[in-house]
Amino acid sequence: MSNTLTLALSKGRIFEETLPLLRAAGIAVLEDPETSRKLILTTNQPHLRVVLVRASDVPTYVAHGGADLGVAGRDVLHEQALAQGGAHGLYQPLDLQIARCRMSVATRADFDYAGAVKQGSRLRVATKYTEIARQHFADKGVHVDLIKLYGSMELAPLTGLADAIVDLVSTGGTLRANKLVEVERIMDISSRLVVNQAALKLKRALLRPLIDAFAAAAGQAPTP
Ligand code: PRT
Ligand code: MG
Repeated sequence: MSNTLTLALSKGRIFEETLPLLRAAGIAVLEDPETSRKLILTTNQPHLRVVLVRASDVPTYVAHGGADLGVAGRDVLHEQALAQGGAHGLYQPLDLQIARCRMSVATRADFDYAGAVKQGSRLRVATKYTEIARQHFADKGVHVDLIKLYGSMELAPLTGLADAIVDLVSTGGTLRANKLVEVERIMDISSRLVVNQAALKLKRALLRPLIDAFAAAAGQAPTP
């Protein structure tokens, strides 16, 4: 659809934190994903619709043209770029500074992480972010056995599955509730606008004003 733009968002914090940016651009989403089961949401702009996808599917939708643009966390973008050996062919014009958190290493409070690293011990690390974790520990010269999990990383050190986890932390409440401590910060995370490269050329007249509106709403200078 050359006269329509499709924006991919994930339900939850990215949707909630993108809404004010859209609102600042005069765009209202006409359905609430928490109460509607629809996956395609209309907006007050006839040429713009929103599709709801899993957070880790946003880059795929945008790269393959299922959506023209989307909002994705740096965690997801960086993990997938490493897995694909670098480029994923997405234009990333803006850091929207939303859904902010950090990616950290955490362990049980009674685990001597610094001591284990110093002694050159082999660590068992559970995470959903195996590529980022692999690179982080390789850079530190720490040997790790990575255990891929898809959810509730916090449980792994408590059950003896792993010595440490690599996960996202925002308030720290989840770690505290499970008696885990943050022992190392790997990177700061926020969400980026990602744009399909072909759409950028073919739908420039529709996309450019929307990207500029996102930039203004996020308090950033428009990109060239
Ligand atoms: O939930 P689902 O499995 O469908 O997918 P998802 O977890 O990938 O999506 P979602 O909506 O939970 O997260 C989307 C994006 O939000 C992530 O890719 C991050 O870029 C960003 N984000 C920001 C976060 C957090 N903050 C965050 N705190 N994503 C997850 N968390 C989790 C974290 O994994 C941990 O379990 O919240 C818990 C820690 O929070 P605190 O506040 O207790 O420290
Ligand atoms: Mg989640």
